[in-house]
Amino acid sequence: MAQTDNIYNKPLDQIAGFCFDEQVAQVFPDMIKRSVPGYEKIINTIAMITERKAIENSNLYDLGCSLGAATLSMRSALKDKRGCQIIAVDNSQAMVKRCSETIYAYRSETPVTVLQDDICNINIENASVVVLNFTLQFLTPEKRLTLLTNIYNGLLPGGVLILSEKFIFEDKVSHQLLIDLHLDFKRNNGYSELEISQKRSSLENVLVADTVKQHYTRLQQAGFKHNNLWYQCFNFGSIISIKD
Ligand code: GEK
Repeated sequence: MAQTDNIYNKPLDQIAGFCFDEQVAQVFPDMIKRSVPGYEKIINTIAMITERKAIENSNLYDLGCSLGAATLSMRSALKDKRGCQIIAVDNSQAMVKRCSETIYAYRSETPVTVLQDDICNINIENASVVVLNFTLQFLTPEKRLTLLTNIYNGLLPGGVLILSEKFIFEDKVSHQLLIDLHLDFKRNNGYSELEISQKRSSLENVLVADTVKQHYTRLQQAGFKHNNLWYQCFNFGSIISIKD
């Protein structure tokens, strides 16, 4: 059973930069569900996109897989596709350990390899579906274009990238409203003001969000000509990019 996230519920003398350690891995399913609006919708839709876009005898990648929710979603949609395999990657030891336990606990026709590595070191090849579900935002901005270019080059024609992110907005008024609505979402899910503010401090400079326009520009620079937001709730959303 998922443990409740109470990491920030006591005042901390010093707030360290957020990291995906054992403490976070333990409560991660609860944390992400209560913090990211639309998370479950996106995970479920990854299966729908996989069903439509996975190509037989190709690779599917879950980059920054955490506990493997997107991997499991893709795997559930690959039953009728022959010769596919999933490569799930995360650089957090705690996440990879727990992810492997979950993935390998269930038998499946689709082979899954869980790797502990930096996603920037992974060679993407023969890919039909690549998922970056709330991971790109944790890379230093200088590394983002190189990663997207690697993904573009490794995708087969017709292959897709699903890129989910937290966004910022150029328009200051709507930006503020969407941020306030996100904070209400967290309050409604039981987070206190102390938890919200300590978590916000810990994420500062660790999670660096871009505007949707910045994402589109970078995706185009990487080679993707067909980019569209398929989902948005407040300041969180998901873009689908398709290779010609
Ligand atoms: C989900 N996709 O449940 N290399 C590998 N992993 C990384 C790197 C990196 N350079 N940087 C961060 N990570 C998941 C949720 S969480 C999003 C993704 C969140 C990993 C990090 O260890 C963490 O597990 C994940 O990216 C981000 O669909 O917590 O907001």
